[in-house]
Amino acid sequence: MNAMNDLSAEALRIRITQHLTYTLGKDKPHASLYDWRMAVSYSVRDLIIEPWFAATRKTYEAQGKRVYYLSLEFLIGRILGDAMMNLGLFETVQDVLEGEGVSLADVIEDEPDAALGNGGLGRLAACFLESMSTLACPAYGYGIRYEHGLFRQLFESGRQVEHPEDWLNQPHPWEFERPEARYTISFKGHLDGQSVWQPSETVYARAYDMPVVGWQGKWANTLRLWGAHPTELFDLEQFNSGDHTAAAAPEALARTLSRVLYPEDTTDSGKELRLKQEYFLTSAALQDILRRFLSEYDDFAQLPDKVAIQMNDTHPALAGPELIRLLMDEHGLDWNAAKRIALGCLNYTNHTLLPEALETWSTWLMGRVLPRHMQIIEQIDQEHRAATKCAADLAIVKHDQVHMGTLAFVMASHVNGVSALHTDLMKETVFSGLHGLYPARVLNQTNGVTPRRWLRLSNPALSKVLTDTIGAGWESDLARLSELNTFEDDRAVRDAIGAAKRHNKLALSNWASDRLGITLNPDAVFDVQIKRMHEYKRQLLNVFETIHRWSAIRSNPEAGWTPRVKIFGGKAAPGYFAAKEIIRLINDVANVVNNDPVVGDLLKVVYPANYNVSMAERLIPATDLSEQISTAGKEASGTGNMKFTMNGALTIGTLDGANVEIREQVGAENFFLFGMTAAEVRDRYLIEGHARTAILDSPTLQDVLQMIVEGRFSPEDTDRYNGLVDATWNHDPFLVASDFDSYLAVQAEVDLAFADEDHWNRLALRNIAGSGYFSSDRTIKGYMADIWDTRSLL
Ligand code: BZD
Repeated sequence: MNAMNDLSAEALRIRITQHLTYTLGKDKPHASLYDWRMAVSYSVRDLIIEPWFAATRKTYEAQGKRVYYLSLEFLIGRILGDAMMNLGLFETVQDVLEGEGVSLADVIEDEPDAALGNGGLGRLAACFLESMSTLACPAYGYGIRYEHGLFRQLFESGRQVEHPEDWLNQPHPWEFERPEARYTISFKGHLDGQSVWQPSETVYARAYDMPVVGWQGKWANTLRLWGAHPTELFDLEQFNSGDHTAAAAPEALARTLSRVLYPEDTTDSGKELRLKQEYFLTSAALQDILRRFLSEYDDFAQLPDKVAIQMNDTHPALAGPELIRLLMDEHGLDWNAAKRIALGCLNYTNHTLLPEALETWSTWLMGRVLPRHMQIIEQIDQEHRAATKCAADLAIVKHDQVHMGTLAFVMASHVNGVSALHTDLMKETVFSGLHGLYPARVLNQTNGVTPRRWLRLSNPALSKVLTDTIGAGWESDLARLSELNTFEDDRAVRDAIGAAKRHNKLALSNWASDRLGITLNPDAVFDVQIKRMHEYKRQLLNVFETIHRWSAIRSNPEAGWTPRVKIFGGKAAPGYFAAKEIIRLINDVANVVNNDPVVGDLLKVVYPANYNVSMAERLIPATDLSEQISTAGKEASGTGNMKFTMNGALTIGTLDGANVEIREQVGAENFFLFGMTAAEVRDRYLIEGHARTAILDSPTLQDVLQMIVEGRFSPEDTDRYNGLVDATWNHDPFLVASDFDSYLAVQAEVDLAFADEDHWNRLALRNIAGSGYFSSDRTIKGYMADIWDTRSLL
């Protein structure tokens, strides 16, 4: 299949032993699990070096255009298993370790998740990197090497508590530190004369590179993460005078820049440190891009032919002004040339239309932290307003705020949404004015996910069924999954799909019993909602349904219920009170339901703490029902929804984000649709008292809310959820009440469908067969053709 497969187990055993001995300094009998993991990681990493170098050489030779993906977040997860699989080394490593009496599964589990992201946006960036390598699209990911990734979530008495995450506590075997790749990043100070920036603070950005290998090891790109280091180590004079703390201040100040990932995923937190992080990444990346360009070419007019820069949301939107600044102030271009070139290189992806997530910075802060950039932004704005004669509302700077979405839009060649519906809504709502001014700019690229990690690696049981049925090669040509449709009437194939699912459900049950001490009934519908905790995602709707189900089972336990296991996973931003209330309610409900002898096996509620990429890999293959129940118009795309579909789960969902396209691809009859459409949602908001009306129309929902206010789930504190219930009656900003009855009715259809096992397996088959469109390979091909104008070098 590929060169790596030729590596014999014996040759690999020698490599691993050598690393154990010479890199880790350990004798086999004393090697810990950690030592083994490091030795295996180094040995696997060694095998990526060759394709990595070859890719760089080829790109130089071809004078190829490079893609630069700028993102404040890369939610990578574990690396070892993914690298082994892409290199075709899984079985070989397994054989070697078995011979040494070491479990490969334990070695893989020992690796901490690289959680340098919050949710979908960060995970999308990681899937894109893998697809760009698979497709031999020359590319760099640029991000920040946070010392502490997303916090570790614990539950204390049902409440979320955040603990610092510490993935870099141990050496990181996948990175190469590049002390020579270092740039000065400046802040604050003043402008001399017209526009000569005299900064008063500087830090160094130092590069740390990780190779990202594609399917079958044919190509590897680089993820370059920047760490902040002081330009001045410490103040020797102060140190000598005995003030050791003050002496270390410059170092401490610099380090804070790359210390932590901001855990907010939907609010514009407006902190100075965040602005500095955004600029730190952007400036380091652009300086690096220009240095690389100048090592090959000397005319900046060529930059747009050689460089495509993708801004992952507005977080790196300073790329516009920064590129102009570098071209003018450092390289002597004039304004018009600099601006034209910058515009030719830059593109912007929007990931949300929620007003609270649209980034703005006060002109005061921007002017203080980045005075030269504030000046450039004003100039861009002036020209934008003059050229378009637009309404004041469409300015970049208004009411003393810099609107980063507008800045990104104005400075981009292409602006894309992440699903068909989201792109339409961009054009109709938040960006309608700008779309009118720049009508050719907005286009759609529906998200995708990498089938290597999300199917082949995480679901070996189903992968085998697929290969046995349609033959090898679907991993890099996922559209081929549609060939499964011809086997729909083949009972053996349906059974095999069902058996793979059952195998995964049993594995999950074992994990739940070890880790959570709870026994799950493998005959139940495994009903899963895993994603960030947010009101618009409506975990509350799911809990309300759970409460109703519990109460209905209690009143008639013999009614022939289809058993359910409700699984939740997700973190709330630490300051997001309403989301944290919902977490607590889920845990309180779980406590009551799981200890109720009347319901027994008919209903269980499970909420394992600290949901992350690795937990997703465990849960998704074992899922029967995927909950994608956001208020229509609010979820830009979703990507978990795609992973579930690929793994043969059926979706219960609204017509939101990419659900719309999933339903089209798998067929409406294989999708459990409920709820209002985006247009109906818009109308519903206009009705005063919409929630109260909906609740008064729904005796079931009244009962649910009544049980909560009575303290049935918080007997020791009966007032605990008064606020939540009151808000549901009187505000209900995401229309939980208005969609409740529709959701309930469709959940009943799920129960019926699941009761016929063979029928369900048929539906699952159709979902898998329809999921080929959601490979991130398809998405990246779209970006390459429509946005980057770049080609594969294989
Ligand atoms: O981006 C998510 C959207 O909510 C999903 O619908 C979509 O599928 C994915 C990928 O396109 N958005 C985010 O994840 N946003 C953030 O994480 C974020 C982070 C920091 C600040 C603001 C938003």
